Amino acid sequence: MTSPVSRGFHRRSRPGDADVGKLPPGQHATTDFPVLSAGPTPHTPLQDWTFSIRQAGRTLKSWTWAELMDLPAETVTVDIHCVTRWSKLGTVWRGIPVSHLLDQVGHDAQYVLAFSDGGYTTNLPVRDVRSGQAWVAFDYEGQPLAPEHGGPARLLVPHLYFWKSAKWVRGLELLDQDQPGFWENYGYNNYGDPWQEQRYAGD
Ligand SMILES: Nc1nc2c(c(=O)[nH]1)N[C@H]1C(S)=C(S)[C@@H](COP(=O)(O)O)O[C@H]1N2
Ligand SMILES: [Mo]
Repeated sequence: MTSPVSRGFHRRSRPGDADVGKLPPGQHATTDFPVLSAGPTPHTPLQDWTFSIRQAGRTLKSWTWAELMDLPAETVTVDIHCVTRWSKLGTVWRGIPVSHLLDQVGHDAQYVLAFSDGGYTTNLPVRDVRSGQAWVAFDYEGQPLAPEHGGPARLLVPHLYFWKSAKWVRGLELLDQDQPGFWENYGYNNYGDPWQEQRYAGD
């Protein structure tokens, strides 16, 4: 796969003029890719892996890895913003739009709770994952996503702080009422818009 951005873009060590306006308040640009995990890296064999959409304890639809790979994927170049204040500009991912998955399930839920191997969860309004700004991503910079960064697949929701991009994601629970996830329960903001600096509860 050919990257739409030049190597020089990735290797640049300090933000140039092109980055002005791309950094949310309180963020700085980094060229490395820090690993932030609240627990050990799970290693689920692909033959056991599924992505499920659930509601009220029922699985509405589930895809095997092979089935997911048969769906239409998109390649996207996005900026990501960690609440610990690093941002990484122009990252290239390949993934399945979450809207495509939700389209295959009839529902009227307003919220989702993403769940992952290892027990991590994070909550999002349905409109944010339907908006063409959320993917189940399995490639990063043209390579299969590394396990420490969430491989085989992670949620990618770059318009919100990066804790919303659940690594090792295994599915979405559809909810009528919002329910805080892992970091949201520890005092992080329920929504997490980096442009509004919604880092902590009350921001
Ligand atoms: N399953 C899981 N997903 C997770 C986390 C985690 O601890 N477990 N950490 C979150 C946080 S706080 C951040 S900043 C990003 C870090 O992703 P990275 O390790 O690929 O940089 O993953 C998010 N997704
Ligand atoms: Mo984070």
